[in-house]
Amino acid sequence: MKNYYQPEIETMPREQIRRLQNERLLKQVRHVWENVPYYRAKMQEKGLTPDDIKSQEDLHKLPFLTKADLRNAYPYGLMGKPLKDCVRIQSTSGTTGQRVVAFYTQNDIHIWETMCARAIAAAGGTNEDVVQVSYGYGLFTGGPGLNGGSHLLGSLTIPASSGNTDRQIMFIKDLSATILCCTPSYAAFIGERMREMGMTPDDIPLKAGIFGAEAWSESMRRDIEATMGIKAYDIYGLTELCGPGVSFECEDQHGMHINEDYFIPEIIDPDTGEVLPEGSTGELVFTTLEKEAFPLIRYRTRDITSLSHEPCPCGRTHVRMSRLKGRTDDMLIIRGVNVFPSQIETVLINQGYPANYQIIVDRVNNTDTLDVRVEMTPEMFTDNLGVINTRQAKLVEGLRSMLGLTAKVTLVAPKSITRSEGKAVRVIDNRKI
Ligand code: DLL
Repeated sequence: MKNYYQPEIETMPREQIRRLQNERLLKQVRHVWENVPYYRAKMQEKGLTPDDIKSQEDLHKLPFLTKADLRNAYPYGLMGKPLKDCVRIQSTSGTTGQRVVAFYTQNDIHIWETMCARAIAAAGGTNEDVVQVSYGYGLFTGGPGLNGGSHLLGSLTIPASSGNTDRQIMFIKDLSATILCCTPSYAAFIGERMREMGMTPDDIPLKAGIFGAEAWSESMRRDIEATMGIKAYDIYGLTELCGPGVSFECEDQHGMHINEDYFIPEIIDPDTGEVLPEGSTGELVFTTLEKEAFPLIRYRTRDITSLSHEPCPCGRTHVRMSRLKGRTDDMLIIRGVNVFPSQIETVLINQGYPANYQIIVDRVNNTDTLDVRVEMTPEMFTDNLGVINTRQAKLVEGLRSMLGLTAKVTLVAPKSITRSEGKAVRVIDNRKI
């Protein structure tokens, strides 16, 4: 089924998208030059004026913006509009350093919600649907963004927010929710609770889920789909750019379409800053095209992915980004070895474990330690120490061949690792470095 929110934009021919982007880019660069002294100074440092940017071919000349710039300019230094024209702020939890505070004009909110409406439509949503939004509401963008998108689409919206899992299940059932929006780890938790309550997919009317805000694997997707009897769609975004909806999956599920009428994405080598050719894996960089209050030029997300212009069977022409491969700042350096949590997760999943684990890093006698706590499924659970030891040793071996490091693995009882109602916390780094 092909379901678009704005077919004329979502399936716009490529040359037309490029023309639109060029027009908008020139306007956005001028807007920033005139209204954001911080970025103007960065351009001047490179000897650039807006006249040097004639199309996106010139984009590479412009300086990057990084998280450090956001920190330096906190809180008002990157604003493109006076506060009196702004109607909202949203913010991140600040788990990886300084909290990000983003500003929105009414028009910025409308564009953001439009992107969320496209995402819900891509998951099959229409005004016949009941959309339960179980992302957190408040400063986090997940709840407000999907809530607004669902309204634009005309769907009946349940602003459930996260938490109170039994009530979530009651709402899904009693109010006949057909689309669930939350983090993938919370979806897995809701599914687990449903199973405990003896419910099967036939007991609930859900048909789709829109899950994002954190990394999740293909096997986690399959588990959630089976438990809830739904098709699960990935959605990506970040507060700096608006929130959820920057890109989203369609029914084809081969990457997420980036809303190219609002953003120009680039992939760069995170070490050199060089723009990489299509298909390469690297750091995702965004230039906003229509943002008024918080415009960002060449913003380095730290997210690692690749882009593809391969035509998509869904008919959307906007470029697709692959499932995130990690973040440049997710990388742990343990005894000098680069380790991504996603590599550890792959080993666990390959050996049949669920994605309930915790990575604890510490430094003891000047040496880094890596402990991985892995939950067993109820079927695996046993008090036979011999069996547990064998399983642990197999995981240690799997991790050694993946990472080239020896980890300590502890298998723990089902449900002993705390579940998350928002983004899961999988890494605890206790090193005081
Ligand atoms: O997480 C916005 C969002 C809300 C996206 C709801 C999707 C759904 P932040 O809290 O600013 O914003 O975190 C942004 O989360 O740079 C990625 O590293 C990560 N992230 C977001 N979506 C995905 C995803 C929201 N689908 C940061 N897969 C981003 C993997 C994701 N990581």
